[in-house]
Amino acid sequence: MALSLVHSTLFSKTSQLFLHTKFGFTHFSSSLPFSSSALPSNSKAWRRPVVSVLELGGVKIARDDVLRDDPTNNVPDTIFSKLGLQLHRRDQHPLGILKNAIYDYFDTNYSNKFDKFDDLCPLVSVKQNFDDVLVPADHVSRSYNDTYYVDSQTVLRCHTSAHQAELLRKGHTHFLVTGDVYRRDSIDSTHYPVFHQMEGFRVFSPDEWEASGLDGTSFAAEDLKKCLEGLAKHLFGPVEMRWVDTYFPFTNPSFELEIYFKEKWLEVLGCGVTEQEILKRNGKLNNVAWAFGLGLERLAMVLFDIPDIRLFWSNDERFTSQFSKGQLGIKFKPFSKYPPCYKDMSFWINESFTENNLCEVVRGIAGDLVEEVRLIDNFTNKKGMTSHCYRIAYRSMERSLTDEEINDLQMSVREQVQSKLNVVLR
Ligand code: FA5
Ligand code: MG
Repeated sequence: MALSLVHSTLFSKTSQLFLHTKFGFTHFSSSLPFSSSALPSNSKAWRRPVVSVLELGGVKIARDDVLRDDPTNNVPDTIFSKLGLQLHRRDQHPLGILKNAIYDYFDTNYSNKFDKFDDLCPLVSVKQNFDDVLVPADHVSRSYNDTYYVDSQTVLRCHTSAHQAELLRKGHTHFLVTGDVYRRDSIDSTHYPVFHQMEGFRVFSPDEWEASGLDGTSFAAEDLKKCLEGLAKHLFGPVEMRWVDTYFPFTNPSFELEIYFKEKWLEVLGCGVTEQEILKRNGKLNNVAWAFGLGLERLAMVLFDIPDIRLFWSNDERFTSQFSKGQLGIKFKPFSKYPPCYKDMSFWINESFTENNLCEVVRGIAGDLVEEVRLIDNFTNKKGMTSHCYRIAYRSMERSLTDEEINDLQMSVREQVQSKLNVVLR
């Protein structure tokens, strides 16, 4: 029953559910294959903005390139519509304000030593996203269930770590990479399929740790924790936080930082001491390094008291007008007190059923009107058939929804869940 509540983020998952075939390297030209044929495909409830050419990190992507069909493509329209919006580059947006505040911290404490990137193209090769950071061939994060594939060799980056190797190879030793990242994921107030991360990376040379009497790894781990605790203090002042040991394929040891928010521990970042292999492959033979990847929405929710991750995408002036450039201390005043409306739905699942696929169907129909999809009942009968009951919460951040509107949404959800996921409604 608690299945959907137990949630570890993508890279700390160790279970290996998926076997991928071979990967190679895809070179990007200005003409990218990019199809919007989705797994839950033809829901047109959502309106595509009229764009002829998108510019992503200096890469021009024409509409014609984008609308190519590829059987491995699982990018839906709702995701395509978010490409190129770059909320983190808007100085008046909470994510932009937060990014700039983190920049200030690093500029001040490391005398401008960190090189900053916030416009790298989110379309990356499978090699960049996974191979370069040692993600094993059978790691769950590579699955079509967890990652958006443009084609078999190209993904929408699911973390900013995808840029570590190329920046190291270019000679950068201190850098911050901010960008939009994309994941097929569950639906609730702290998870959204597009969110923003900032990657931090710092390389040390032997003279830096030798004087300390510590070995390189311990030195880097200590420095990393000090740096991030300092950052948390810079952003929040006194706040309750704790370190949790975890696993990432690209760091060892690895940690997560959690902050106490609304009576729960909220995971805000993952980090660790970089695997030697990554440094070695990219020309850093006698060094150690640390890296972190922080979730900007998660930090901004705590910082500005933003209760729901969907709000970051709102164009409602009652949201946008509350924030201004450089203003970190502002607390968001909710303008929507509209109650959620709950709809339950039970069905017999099949072997290929996944919660991420269900969430994609629901989002394809209801867009940002869906607040949460939660498994509330789960049992297997004597014949071995498994039933799931999901509770869908509908709520607009901006207006009240009519019964009729919600019933229509729920009816479409029921139809498409049946036809696209091949489950049997009860
Ligand atoms: C990673 O993505 C690692 N690349 C982080 C890292 C970098 C570790 C460098 C070590 C070294 P993870 O999957 O845990 O790890 O995601 C990092 C952060 O992104 C999380 O702590 C969380 O704050 C945020 N996050 C993850 N999934 C979502 C989501 N669906 N919506 C919003 N924020 C999310
Ligand atoms: Mg995590």
